[in-house]
Amino acid sequence: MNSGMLVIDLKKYSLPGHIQKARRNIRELLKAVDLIVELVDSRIPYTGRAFEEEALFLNKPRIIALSKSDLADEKALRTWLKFYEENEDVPFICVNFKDVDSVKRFKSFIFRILKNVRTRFKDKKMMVVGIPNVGKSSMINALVGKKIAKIGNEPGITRGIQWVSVGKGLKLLDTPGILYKKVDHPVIHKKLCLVGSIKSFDDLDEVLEFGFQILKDRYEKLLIEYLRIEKTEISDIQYQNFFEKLAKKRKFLKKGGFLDLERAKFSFLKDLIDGKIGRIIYELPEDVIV
Ligand SMILES: Nc1nc2c(ncn2[C@@H]2O[C@H](COP(=O)(O)OP(=O)(O)OP(=O)(O)O)[C@@H](O)[C@H]2O)c(=O)[nH]1
Ligand SMILES: [Mg+2]
Repeated sequence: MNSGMLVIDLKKYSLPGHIQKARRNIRELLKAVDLIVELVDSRIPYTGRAFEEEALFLNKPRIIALSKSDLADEKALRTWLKFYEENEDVPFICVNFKDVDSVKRFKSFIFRILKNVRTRFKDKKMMVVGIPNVGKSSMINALVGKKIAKIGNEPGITRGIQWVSVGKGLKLLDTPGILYKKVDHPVIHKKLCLVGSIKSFDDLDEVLEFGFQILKDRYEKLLIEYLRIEKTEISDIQYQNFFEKLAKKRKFLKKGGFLDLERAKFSFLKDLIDGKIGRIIYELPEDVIV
């Protein structure tokens, strides 16, 4: 499997009918906003984009924020920033919502953009949109400076619309717009699983084998560190024996002393989602752009 080298035309994969309601809600909310913040997980700078929604965003000032930049491979992220610079009209910035300085820079960036944004309201208003788990609630909390949105919460809770103050003359909608991607392309589905945007899948092995292969091809050092093995051992490690080694190291055992491979696999997936294995980017421009 040559995991990284699949060429996908994401624009072909439009949104299915049952998501229309969520879209209508977002469309309504967007009418009241002066600026849209589109959050994109830095680990999937292309697959995480909301191409399907571009019609909703038309004629609205928008910025793209690449969230969780602390979890992304720095070199690959630089490649993506260059790509964005050359191909994207929308202003963009990287942000780590867990870092105070990064949030400060993010805030000044927003205020700088807003200078050129007109409003018919007393205050300028903005809204965050993005796929599940990308950091929307974290962004709201980070900008407001206190916990008003539940982090790690399940999506879909309807609440009254409230505006919260972010600073002088700027209000933020406390309810984020959740964008669901059409995932009938297996590679899109797997990448979204690996960043925790999709939590249900039929075949854990399919998802993990894809992630494992990318790590083996591009982030071998991270696998060596994760398993605490010698450099020379890595070339022999294949998908199955990787989890045998992991289960042994972590003492994941079932009754009778058998290795609990399933536990090792779920543990690996969680570590990938949480960025515990190291800084990874699952795609480069040349992998995904047709
Ligand atoms: N390392 C890191 N973790 C982040 C960052 N932003 C958010 N997270 C974590 O990512 C997870 C999801 O964050 P949320 O803010 O709940 O994401 P969301 O987009 O609101 O998710 P849904 O409400 O499910 O759509 C949480 O565990 C956050 O702590 C970031 O910039 N860096
Ligand atoms: Mg949320």
